[in-house]
Amino acid sequence: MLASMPSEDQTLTRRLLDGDKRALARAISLVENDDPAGWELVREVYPHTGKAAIVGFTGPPGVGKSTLLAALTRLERERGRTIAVLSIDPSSPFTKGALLGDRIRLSDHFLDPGVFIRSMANRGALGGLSEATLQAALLMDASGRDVVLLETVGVGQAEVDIIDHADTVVLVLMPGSGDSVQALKAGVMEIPDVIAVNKAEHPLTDTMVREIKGVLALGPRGGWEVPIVRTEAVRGEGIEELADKMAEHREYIAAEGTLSERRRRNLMNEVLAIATFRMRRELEASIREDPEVKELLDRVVSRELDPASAATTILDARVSQ
Ligand SMILES: Nc1nc2c(ncn2[C@@H]2O[C@H](COP(=O)(O)OP(=O)(O)OP(=O)(O)O)[C@@H](O)[C@H]2O)c(=O)[nH]1
Ligand SMILES: [Mg+2]
Repeated sequence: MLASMPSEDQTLTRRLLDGDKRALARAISLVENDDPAGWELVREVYPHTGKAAIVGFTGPPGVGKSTLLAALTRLERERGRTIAVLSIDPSSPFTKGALLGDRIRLSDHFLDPGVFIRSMANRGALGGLSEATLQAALLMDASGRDVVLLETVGVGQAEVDIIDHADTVVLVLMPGSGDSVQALKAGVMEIPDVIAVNKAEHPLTDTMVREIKGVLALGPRGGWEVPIVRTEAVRGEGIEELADKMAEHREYIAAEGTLSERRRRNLMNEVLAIATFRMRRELEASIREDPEVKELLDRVVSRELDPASAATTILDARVSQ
């Protein structure tokens, strides 16, 4: 009898796929702690992913992303959809208080089995990308959530981010976040799919919307027109319109075939990012350990050999291994 009993891992996989919140929490902890069982779990459930609508929210600190997510979560629940929220904490002391705020705001949903909320530190070494956060999003998707909402702080830097794995990207701004508008204009920040101007009760909202329109008008015509939605997250104003625009965008890319294209590109980038990360780690180890590499570097330092030639030699040696 004992032999036919499912192992703990099998049960965990089953419970995760059945949408059990505690199983999902446990699975994410495994991945977060870099436990091999976590990676194994992702491998197993990966064929069940790809069904959730993944929406990424980005924008400067304090514009109201978490408040918006809480309001959207409430709305989506009213519409009968299940939700997972993943907040990526950039681990700066600046946001610690806000994170506590997130917990309080989202605490209405703690007892609801249809809502799962998690924050994770973005410990990634490579351009802000953390393998663990991506795996966590996959686990949320596999657990059968209809919608996965991601929150990251974006300050207009062109960093590799989990946001690249969203089907729909919402940029949240507030009146006065002119830096982000400049970043959009300069092409430092990619044009999002939807823009929310939050704290819309502010008198400078119209100016802000005008500025954004001006930037968008410089972009390519045709295709999806980026909607600008005014929201007041605290009072729940504009939330339905925002949810509708998110849904419209998703329908649009699904109909156009760009959803699968986008996912293909995102997954390709993910494979490349993980491979690059691992290769870099291996290379760094070999540089520390390999006396030939050390000698090569010494020659670069003494100006006998240029850096590019040294790199070629290191890579050639690896390929011929
Ligand atoms: N006046 C006003 N304040 C708002 C509105 N939406 C959110 N806030 C407030 O703005 C502050 C920051 O909101 P958060 O939701 O924590 O913002 P965030 O973008 O998630 O912040 P970080 O996670 O730190 O980047 C909080 O005090 C909110 O209550 C709004 O529509 N109007
Ligand atoms: Mg937040």
